[in-house]
Amino acid sequence: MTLPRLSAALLAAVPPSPKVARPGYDRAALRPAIVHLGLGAFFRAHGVLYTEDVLNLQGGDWGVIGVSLQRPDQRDRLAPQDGLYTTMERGPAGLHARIVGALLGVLVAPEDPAAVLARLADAQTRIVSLTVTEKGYCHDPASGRLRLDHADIAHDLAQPDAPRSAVGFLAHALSRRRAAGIAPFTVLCCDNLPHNGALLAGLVQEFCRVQDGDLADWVAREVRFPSTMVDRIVPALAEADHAAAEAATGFADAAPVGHEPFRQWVVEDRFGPLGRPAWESVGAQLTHDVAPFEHMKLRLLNGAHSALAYLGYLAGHQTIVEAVQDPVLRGYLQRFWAEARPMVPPPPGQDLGDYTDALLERFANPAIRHRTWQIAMDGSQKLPQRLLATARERLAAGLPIPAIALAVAAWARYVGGVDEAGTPIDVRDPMAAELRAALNAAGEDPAARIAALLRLTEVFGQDLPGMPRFVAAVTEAYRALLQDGARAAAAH
Ligand code: CS2
Repeated sequence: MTLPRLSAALLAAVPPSPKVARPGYDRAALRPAIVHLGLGAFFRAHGVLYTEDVLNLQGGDWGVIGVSLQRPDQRDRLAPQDGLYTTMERGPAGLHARIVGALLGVLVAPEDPAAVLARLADAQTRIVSLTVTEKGYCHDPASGRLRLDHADIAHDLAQPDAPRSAVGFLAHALSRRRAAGIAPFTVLCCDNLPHNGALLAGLVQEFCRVQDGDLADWVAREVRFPSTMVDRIVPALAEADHAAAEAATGFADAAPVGHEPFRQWVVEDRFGPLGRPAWESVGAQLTHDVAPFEHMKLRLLNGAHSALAYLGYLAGHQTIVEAVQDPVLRGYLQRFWAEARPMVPPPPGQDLGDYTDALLERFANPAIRHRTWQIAMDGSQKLPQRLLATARERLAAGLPIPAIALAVAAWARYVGGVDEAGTPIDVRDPMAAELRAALNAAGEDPAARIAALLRLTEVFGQDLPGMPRFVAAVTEAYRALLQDGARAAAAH
C-alpha cells in the first residue's frame, strides 16, 4: 500500500493521533528568523527540535530556513512536504515519532547563491546558525587560521555576489547589512570545534580584512558569535528509516531522521540586538562559559568516537554499538577515558566518571546504528581537538599516552586505505590526496610512514613531530596494528 506523502494539506486533513506529536502552534505565524547553513540530519534532530519545543510551549515566530551548501537532496526531499518531517527518538523505551514544523523551507546555495545572500541580508533574519562540519570552515585545524589559499575562499573573495563557502556567505551578507543599516544577525556555530564561536569570528574577520579593514572592525565590534556545545547522536539517514517512519506515522516521508533520546545544548548567552528563542525554557543551558562543556564533550565523547571508529572499523565492526559490544574494545575504551579524563576540568557540578558511564550507555544503544565509517570521515580535521590536544597535555605533564597513541595509529592505518583483510577502504577526507602522497613517498617502513604523516603540520602542528615520546608511542602502536591487527593491539 502506498501511503500519502506528508504535507501541510495532509496534516490539516488527517486528525492527530495520540501517539504522534505534531506542531501545536500556528505554522502560518512563523517568520524566517533563523537561517541555518549546512542543513542535515544533525540539525534537524537537534537545533530545530529545541526551537520546535519553544514554539509548542509559548508560540512565537521563530521559523527556520535551511541552506544546503553542496547538494540539493535535502531540498528535494523536504520541499514536497512543505518542510515537514518525522523525527524518531530511539531508545530503550522504544520509538517515539513526532512531526516537526519549525523548518519552513530549504535553499540550495550552488543553484542560487544570490537567493541565499538575499535571505541572509534580509532584516527578518535574526540568527544564522551553522553545522557545516569541521572542513566547512576552510581553516587550518592546527592553527585555527583561515586558509586564504583554499579554493572556495579564493573564489569567494573574488565573487562577492556568488559565494560558495560558509565564511564567504557570512562575510558578504554582513557587509550588505552594514551598508543597508540593518542590525547584524547573531552567528551561532554548532560544529564540534573548540571555542567554535570565537574561531568562526576570527575566520570571518580575517576574510573581511582582506577586502575592507573597516568592515572587519565593524564585525569585530558589532557581530556576536556565541560559542555552543551541541550533543546528540544522529546517524546518517538509512533506507530502513523510511519504513520505520511510515509505520509510526501512517505518512510517507522522504526525510525522516532517527536519533538517540539524549540531547544537550550549552549556549554562550551573548546574542546581538535581534534576540533569540527562549531555548532555556526547553532544556538548553545558557551560560557565560561554554569552554568546560565543550572540552568534556570533544575529548570524551568525540575523542572516544574517533578512537572506536578507526579501531572498530579495522577490527571489522560496522557500527559503534558493535564496537562497544566487543569486550576487547570496551576494555580499550575504558583505558582511553582514563587517559583523557584527567586532562578535562569538569564543568560545574559534573562528575566525569558519571559522564563517561553515561556515554558508554549511549554508545551501547542497540536502536542506533551509527557507522564507524561515517565517524571515521574527515579525520584530518577531527584529530587535533579530539585526540592530539589530550596527547600534548599528557606529555607536557610527563604522563604516558598508550591509548591515545593507539587511536592515532589506527587513524594512520585507516588512511592507508586497505583494511586488515586486504580490502580497499573508502577514505573520505579533504586531505585524502596529501595523506596518500605522504604514505606513498614513505614506502613500507612503519617508522617512515608515521614520520611522513606527522609532517602534515595542518594536523599535528609544529610541535608534535618533534616530540620523541609522541613519535615513539604512535610508531610502536602502528607496528602493533600492522603485526597483530586491531583487536590484538587494543587488548593490552
Ligand atoms: C561523531 C559526531 O561523526 C562524528 O564525528 O563523533 O557526529 C557525534 O555523534 C556528535 O558530535 C554527538 O553529539
